[in-house]
Amino acid sequence: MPFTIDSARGIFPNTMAADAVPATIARFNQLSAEDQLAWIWFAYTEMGSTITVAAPGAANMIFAEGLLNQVKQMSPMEQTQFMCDLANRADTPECRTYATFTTNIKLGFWYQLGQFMEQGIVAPIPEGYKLSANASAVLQSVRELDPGQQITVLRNAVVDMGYDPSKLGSYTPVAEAVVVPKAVAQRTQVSIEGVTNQTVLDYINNMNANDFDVVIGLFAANGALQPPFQKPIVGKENVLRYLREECQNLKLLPERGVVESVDGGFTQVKVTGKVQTPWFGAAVGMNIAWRFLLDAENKIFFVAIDLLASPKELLNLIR
Ligand code: 45D
Repeated sequence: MPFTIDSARGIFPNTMAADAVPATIARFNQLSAEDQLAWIWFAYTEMGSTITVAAPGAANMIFAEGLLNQVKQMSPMEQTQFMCDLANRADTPECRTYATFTTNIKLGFWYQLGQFMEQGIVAPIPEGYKLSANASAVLQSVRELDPGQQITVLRNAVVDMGYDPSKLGSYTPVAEAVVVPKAVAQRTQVSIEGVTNQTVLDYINNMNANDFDVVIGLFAANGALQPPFQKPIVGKENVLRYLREECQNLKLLPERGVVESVDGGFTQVKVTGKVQTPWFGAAVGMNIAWRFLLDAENKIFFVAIDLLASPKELLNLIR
C-alpha cells in the first residue's frame, strides 16, 4: 500500500485553505460566554443585511422542539443562563440534549432561538451591550472574511457549543430525516474542465442527487473523507452516516481540475469550484477544493474538502 490515510492528507500541499476560519474561532473561544453570545448576535445581524439564512423546514424543527419548549418556559434570567451554559459547554441536562443534535439541528435550534429573541419570547442580548475590546477586534476580523468563510465561522461556533458529545457515551444522534434521492429525470450532470475520471464525476453528480448509497459505493472499504478543518472520517459506515447527516441538499459546482498518476496505480485528482449550502442557497458560493486520491480500482481511498483561502486558489492546480 503506497499510501496511508495520514500520508494521503498531504496530497497537493500547495492548496491554500482558509486558515482565517480556525484562527477566528480560536480567538472567539477566548471570549467570555456573554461576549461570545453578543458577538454572534452582532455578526449574525450584520451579515443578515446582505445575506439571509433560509428558515429550516418545519419537519426538521420538530427534532429541536422539545428543547425549544423547555427554553420558552424558563424565566428570562434562566434563558440567559442557559445560553451562557451552551457557550461554556457546561454539563447540564439541557446542554447534554443539545450535544445529541447533529449540525443542522443545532443550526435550526439557534435559528429559532434568534427568532424568539427578536420576538421577545426569549431574553435578548441586553440593549446597548458593549463588546469587550477583544470581542470588537474579533468582530472586525470576521468582517474582512469572504461570505463563505463568515458562514463557516458562525457554523463552527454553533457546532462547538453545548456539552462535549464525545463525553456522552453511547447515544442516538438527533438528526434530520434522510431525504429520498432525486428522481433520475431531475438529476444534473456536471462537466469539469480537465477531469473525465468517472469516479470523480459520479461522486459529484450523486452528491447533488442526494444519492448517498451510490456515493458510498465509490469509496474503498477503508476509504476516508476529510471535511474542512476536521480530521478524516474513516470507513464506509462512518462516512455514510456523515453524508446522511451533513450533506443533504448541497449543491456542488466544480469548475476545473487536474488528474495525475502516482505510486502503486493510484491517481490523485484536484478539483476546484463552488459549493452552496441549503442554508444560504445561491447567495453564498463557497470556494472549495476536492483533493481525491483514488486507488488502483478507481475507488476513493481519500478525499479532502478544503475551504479555500481566496478565489485566486480556484486556479491553483499545481502540486
Ligand atoms: O449564540 O463533497 C444568535 C462536505 C444569537 C461533504 C445565534 C462538503 C446568539 C463532502 C444570533 C441567535 C459536507 C464536507 C447564536 C462537500 C448565538 C463534500 C444564532 C462541504 C448561535 C462539498 C446563530 C460542504 C445562527 C460545505 C442561527 C463546505 C447561525 C458546507 C447560523 C458548508 C449559521 C456549510 C448558519 C456551511 C451557518 C453552512 C446557518 C458553512 C451555515 C453554514
